Amino acid sequence: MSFVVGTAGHIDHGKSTLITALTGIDPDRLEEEKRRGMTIDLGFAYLPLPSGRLVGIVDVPGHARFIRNMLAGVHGLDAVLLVVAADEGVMPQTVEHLEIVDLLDIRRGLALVTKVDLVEEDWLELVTAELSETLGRTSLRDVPILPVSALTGQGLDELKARLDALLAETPAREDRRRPRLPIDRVFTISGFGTVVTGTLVDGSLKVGEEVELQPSGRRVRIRGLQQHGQRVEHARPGSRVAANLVGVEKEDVRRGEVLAHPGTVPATRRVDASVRVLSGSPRSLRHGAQVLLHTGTIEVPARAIVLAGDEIEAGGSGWVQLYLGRPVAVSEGDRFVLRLPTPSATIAGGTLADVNPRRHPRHDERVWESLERRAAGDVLQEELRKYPRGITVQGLLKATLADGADVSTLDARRAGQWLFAPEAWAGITGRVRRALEEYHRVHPLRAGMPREELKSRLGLAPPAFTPVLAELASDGTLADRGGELALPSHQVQIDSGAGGPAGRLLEILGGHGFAPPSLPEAMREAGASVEVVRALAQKGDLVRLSEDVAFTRATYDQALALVREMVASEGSVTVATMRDRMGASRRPVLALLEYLDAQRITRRVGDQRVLR
Ligand SMILES: Nc1nc2c(ncn2[C@@H]2O[C@H](COP(=O)(O)OP(=O)(O)OP(=O)(O)O)[C@@H](O)[C@H]2O)c(=O)[nH]1
Ligand SMILES: [Mg+2]
Repeated sequence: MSFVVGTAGHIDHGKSTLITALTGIDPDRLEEEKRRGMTIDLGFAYLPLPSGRLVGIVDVPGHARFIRNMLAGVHGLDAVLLVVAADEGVMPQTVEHLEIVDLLDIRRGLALVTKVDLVEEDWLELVTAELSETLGRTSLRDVPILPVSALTGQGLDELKARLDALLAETPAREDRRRPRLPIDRVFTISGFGTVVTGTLVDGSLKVGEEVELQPSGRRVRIRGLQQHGQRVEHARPGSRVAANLVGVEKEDVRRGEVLAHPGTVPATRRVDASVRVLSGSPRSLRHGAQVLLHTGTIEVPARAIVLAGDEIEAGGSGWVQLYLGRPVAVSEGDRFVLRLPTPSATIAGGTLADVNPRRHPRHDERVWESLERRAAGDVLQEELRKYPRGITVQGLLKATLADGADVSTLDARRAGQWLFAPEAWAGITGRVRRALEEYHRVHPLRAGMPREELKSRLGLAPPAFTPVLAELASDGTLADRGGELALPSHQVQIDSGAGGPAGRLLEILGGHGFAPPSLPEAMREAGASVEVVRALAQKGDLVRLSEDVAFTRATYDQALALVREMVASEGSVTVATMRDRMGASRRPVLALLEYLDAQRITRRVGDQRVLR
């Protein structure tokens, strides 16, 4: 099991010196750091503890100007070593670093009063009391306070023993099989090329595998991995990792990018988050405020959309949507800190709840209720709500990174591979009803709307249409009448009374018994349109036997009765016997028998037809 701990504390309070005394490694590696005697950027070391446990250490700068570097160093920490110099006591960045640790909700650590060689016993007591009080307001309220000195070595053994005991009780980092390495350093090693380092979370990395840098999307391969200066084949979550990459130049990678398996951690420019504003914040978090979002090793400008009210006051909390200045790769559940750029101040922090949200209306409680349920673990159901046109099961699982999750328990309507939230389904049903009502009103003679028309009106993803239609037909929202879609209640309205084209058509056809004029001819004579014919057929007043032969209902019933009678007496009918019996020409008789075959009333056996 691997762990990572980080330092925190005011400038010059002895953080780096303490790390050197503990590990023999000087975390201040930059020439400028040596010259100025201060830490500027993150430094790294590792410490073997008495139990054999190896701990990665991230040393941060205390100077207020380098707070952004400090912020890149505190992600993924198992514990914090808060360092306070005995001669100075609690100072501004002691407080600010503690606030950041608190906003990130890091609860484990040790508070170290260092440089004890410089002070008297009673002064040390005062400083300890002050520190204890300061810690009491933060997530580190329960950590022990130890006096130490890097100079004399006082307390260092106890420090290691305490840290060892602390980590023995620290659970291993969760392996979500979705490794993310938020990059905090990029450099080159001659002969090897580009190396990136970071604290690995959420999964393991392997030598040889293909990975992706986000947000650039660049694909690279891991040539080698190192942990604490040792080559390894596997790096586990919760450890400091250096990855040697093939396929990218040093110049093309920077802090804030994330190394992940391809396609698993997409970049986003919008996130929803729950936010808590520090009670000591100099300002409230106003709607529309320009802030800096720090999460993982990312620092990105953002605009805060306060979803309820116009601001979140100091000490208060609420939901915000953040519009980011550029795409970044983050995950739901990630902790973050918000700072104001000028004058620079840490004001708030929280947890990301949705990294691919829609734009929200403000002051709409449904929005934060949904976010609350999502944050409470109802991710699939709340994600589904974002798709008014439905989403495939696979798409939903991908969007929520919930590979094998069970979708059968969701409150959802399923149509084939498609899932719809109840509101989405109600929306679709409503649109279908309105479209069909309108269509029936405009086209009362038509059986229904052509499929393709409804398809384009509904605007669903094309593959969703057929399963949705089947579902709508099975729940009785619509009826599929031979490819035309209608409300189940729809009846073709045709007035077949005398005088109108429909009436005339029936009159002309009916007037000639079994030998009517051809249908096109009769239509011309009656002035009846194709629609009228279709409507009459639909209503049942007319039976279309073929393209050009139609009988009135009465004629058809008579003809059918004749067929039944003939079969009953003769055993079968043929075109010839029926022609004689009906006293008609061959054309309508053939059309009639073929129609009866098609209707599965008769069956053809050679020249003969028998009843089925
Ligand atoms: N007497 C004494 N001096 C110390 C001790 N620890 C550190 N110092 C001195 O304090 C000064 C600052 O130490 P650093 O370790 O650079 O302090 P830091 O907290 O890392 O400072 P930044 O990284 O710039 O925030 C150096 O001159 C150290 O020699 C100690 O235990 N006793
Ligand atoms: Mg330092």
